[in-house]
Amino acid sequence: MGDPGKLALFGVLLLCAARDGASVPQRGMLFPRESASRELKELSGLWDFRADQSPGRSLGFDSAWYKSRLAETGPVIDMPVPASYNDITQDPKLRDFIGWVWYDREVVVPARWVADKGTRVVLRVGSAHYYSVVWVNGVKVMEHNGGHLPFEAEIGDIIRENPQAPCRITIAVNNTLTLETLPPGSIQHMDDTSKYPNGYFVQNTNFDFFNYAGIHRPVLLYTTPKVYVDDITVVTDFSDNTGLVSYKVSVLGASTTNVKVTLTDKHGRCVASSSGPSGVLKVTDVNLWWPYLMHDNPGYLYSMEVHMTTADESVAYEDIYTLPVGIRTVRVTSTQFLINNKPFYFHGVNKHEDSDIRGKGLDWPLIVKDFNLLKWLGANSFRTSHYPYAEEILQMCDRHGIVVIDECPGVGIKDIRSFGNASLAHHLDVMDELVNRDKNHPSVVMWSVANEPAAEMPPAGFYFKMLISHTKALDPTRPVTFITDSNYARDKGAPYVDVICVNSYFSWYHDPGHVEVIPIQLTNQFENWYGKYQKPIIQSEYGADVVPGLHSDPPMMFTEEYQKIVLQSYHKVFDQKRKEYVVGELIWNFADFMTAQGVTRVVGNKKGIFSRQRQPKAGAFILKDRYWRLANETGRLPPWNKYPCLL
Ligand code: GCB
Repeated sequence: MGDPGKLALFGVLLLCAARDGASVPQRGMLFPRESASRELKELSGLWDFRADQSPGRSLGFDSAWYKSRLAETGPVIDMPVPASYNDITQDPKLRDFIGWVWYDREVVVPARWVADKGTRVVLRVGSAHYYSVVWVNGVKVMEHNGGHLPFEAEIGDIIRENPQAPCRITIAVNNTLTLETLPPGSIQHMDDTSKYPNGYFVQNTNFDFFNYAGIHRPVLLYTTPKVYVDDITVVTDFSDNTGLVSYKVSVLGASTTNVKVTLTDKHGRCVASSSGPSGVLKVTDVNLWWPYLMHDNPGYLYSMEVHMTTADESVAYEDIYTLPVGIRTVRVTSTQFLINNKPFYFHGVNKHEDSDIRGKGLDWPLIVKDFNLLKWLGANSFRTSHYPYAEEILQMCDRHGIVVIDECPGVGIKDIRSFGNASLAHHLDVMDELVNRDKNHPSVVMWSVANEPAAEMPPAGFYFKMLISHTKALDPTRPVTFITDSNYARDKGAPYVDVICVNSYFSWYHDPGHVEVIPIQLTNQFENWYGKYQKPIIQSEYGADVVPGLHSDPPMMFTEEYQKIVLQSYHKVFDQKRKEYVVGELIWNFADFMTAQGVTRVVGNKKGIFSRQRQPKAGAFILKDRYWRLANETGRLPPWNKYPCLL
């Protein structure tokens, strides 16, 4: 492990050392899509990789590893991108590594992209955990603070400096968490040399998942014309059977442009069009976007093509971007959550981006398997506990009608020092980035600004007031929540949220083994919260660990039977309270997931209703029966058979 004194300097080192290149401010962050005016080049695959094992983790910066190929400055190993690096090798030092790791690869850039100065070439990283610095051919092009959201920079000028040379991309990523990161963490130095080796330190966190690190989402190059569509915002509504799509297009690179917007339906028929950078499209006989199991035709998406043209001196530019658009509304009353003015009941799950070997790396087979499991289960929703998920996952939600509570990485905020100005400023930035990225997804119906913060601490009131009002100002169309577990009477954030989301683990962390306490404690929980705030409530977490295959009757903790009886006891209370003001139930958790090692975790958290390998435990069948029954009562069963994934 490294020199503790130097380790604390990681952030400082970074900010001072890396000012030589262009730091690009975040503007629009449209998901990269091909069109007649835009091309893409995926850089997924094997990259060269080295962890900086030097005591202060600063050798890479001191020796300017970004100035040449990594393979020229030391040994490298193959590292798949996207993937967490932790579980790729047999080396425990890499699994538990804290500090800078370095990736690089050379890319062949299409000659036309280089030759045409009217083309912007953009390098985009879907996400890298946690702090990243990126160089192209040794020139720093960007840095990014935060582990779950995309960042990008234009690199055309750099590659055009030496068109013959291969384009070398170097990315350094640091997983060190501080009191001001999201999630927060801290480095603890163990100075007692009778117990620990010299210079020993550990990273402490207050959240219950493994701090996987590396380049987690795809890296790619894409092009746009020099004058281009930078951002699009849509807000949808309807009146009788007319859909309304208010849009705003922002174009960069020229002051005067022509913008034409066309909306087509699933059959490619134009249903509305408009011109100008903002306007309202009216869709007669609208097909609304409905959640899965609420309508025969869930997840209906129109395509909105934005066509921009301009004339810049002698050169004309043209850009085309097509955005999927679902037309729906979201509203909250004191007892209901309404989608398209109809009561919506969340019967869903909490997830993690987590699986064997790739850790938190984006993995298509896993994503598709998980959606098939959600549909099998009859789940209509999930919460992106405890950080923003990949955009590719939200696109699946849009298409399949799976409703999303979109959570920022504000998890484990337990130390009073994490409520200071620097933390708040970063938290506001992260909400800006998150809302900017996800604002156009019809599946996203609510923002969650944090999970189980120490909301009873004195600064929490101001902190959450600011955070929630900022989020509402960013997006007045969606409700905002934060997830609470604390005593309702002392919670300083609840007055500001639109929906109360409560996590509780009766008969697990409280009164372990005593399932008989669940009815009384859960009923009181709901009555206390509702009595105080008169806002709809979602049971945002509940559950019990199960080591798959462990059985006992009468039930004992950690067995399949115990999970079953916990779930059934909760469900009885949900069934009473959903007639009043409870608007949803999300099981903790969809699947088992990896955590830090500790005496309460048996190779990870085992509260999944599926194992980490996605095999069902007994609890999965309990939920499947319940969710299909709820769908039958509150929604619309699809006309097809009980295995929708086969159709
Ligand atoms: C919680 C947390 C979640 C944990 C879960 C548990 O309240 O929100 O991150 O994993 O409890 O299993 O302890």
